[in-house]
Amino acid sequence: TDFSGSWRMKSSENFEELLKALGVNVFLRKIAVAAASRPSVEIKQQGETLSIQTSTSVRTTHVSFTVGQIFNETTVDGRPCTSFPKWDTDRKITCEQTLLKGEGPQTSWTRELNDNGELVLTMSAGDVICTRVYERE
Ligand code: RET
Ligand code: NA
Repeated sequence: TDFSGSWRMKSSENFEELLKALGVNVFLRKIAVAAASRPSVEIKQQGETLSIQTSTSVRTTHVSFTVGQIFNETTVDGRPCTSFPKWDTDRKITCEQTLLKGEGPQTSWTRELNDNGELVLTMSAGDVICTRVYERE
């Protein structure tokens, strides 16, 4: 599986509900939702090591990790966490997150290359699941 490439989002479900579940207030939520409607995602993969840059007008994140190894990132609402990415299938990575400080719903993400060559990202907080589908640029 090679996730490498430049990806353009074609659909997004439940992103605002996800932020709500994380306790982001309505004012910041509206700003985040507007910005996150036009993300640009760049992935570089070498073997089991991925580097993912997700850019929006108000927030850009960059993570680099090796599947099977714990790394540091932030939750989608910006709280520092440790993350443990694992292969779920040979085309899907599932990553459980643990907050460094404080309380909050259990969060995780998955990234999968589907049969249509699309990248499917899910982000969860408690029982709320946001699904975002990307196609190659
Ligand atoms: C926070 C809360 C504080 C104010 C703003 C936010 C913006 C978040 C954004 C997230 C985008 C995420 C994407 C994820 C994966 O595809 C941190 C929620 C403005 C814009 C694109
Ligand atoms: Na996204």
